[in-house]
Amino acid sequence: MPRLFTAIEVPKEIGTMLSMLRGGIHGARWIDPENYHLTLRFIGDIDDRTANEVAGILDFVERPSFKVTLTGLGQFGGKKPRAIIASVQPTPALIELQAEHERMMQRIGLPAEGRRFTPHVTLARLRDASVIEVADYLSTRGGFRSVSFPVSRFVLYSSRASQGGGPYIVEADYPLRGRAGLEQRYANAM
Ligand code: 2AM
Repeated sequence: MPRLFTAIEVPKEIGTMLSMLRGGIHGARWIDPENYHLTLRFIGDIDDRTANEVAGILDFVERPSFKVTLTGLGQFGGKKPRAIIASVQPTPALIELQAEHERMMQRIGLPAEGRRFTPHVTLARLRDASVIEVADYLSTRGGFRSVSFPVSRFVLYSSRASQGGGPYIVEADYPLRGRAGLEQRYANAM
């Protein structure tokens, strides 16, 4: 049974930049740069027939390309920090693409995703990390400069069944229309 999710890839140059932010928190498992991604719709472990339906229905997405902007660093989990993330600007194009994936997955019979979409790129997963250390980490990386990159496709990734984690494999890719995002390659958003 494959474990699947749809996502936007993080370009190599951006991944290299993000990888400089690794280190400095005990108990952190830093993601390898080649595994950075922006999850759109987590699908989970499904049978091969449903996987084919997922891959097929995504072919019907007809949307323009756009830009993704990373706006800063943050954490998930509050007093029990569980991840260090790069926050992503929730632009209409991104939100609408994600919402379309959600509708499509429900149309083929998958249960609705209960959690609100909070776009992000996970940089580290944390276990028993100190709240103070995480706060220190985030304050010393305050110099993170907002950066944008063009998105001309999304992908269907698989990860190790029932285990998750990388390496992630691109099972299918889906182009977005036009060049909107491409005209401003890696332009700084600020
Ligand atoms: P994360 O980056 O916030 O950890 C592949 O596992 C991707 O799907 C990961 O990026 C992860 O998001 C997300 N993911 C993993 N398990 C999930 C779950 N049970 N529900 C929603 N998203 C999940």
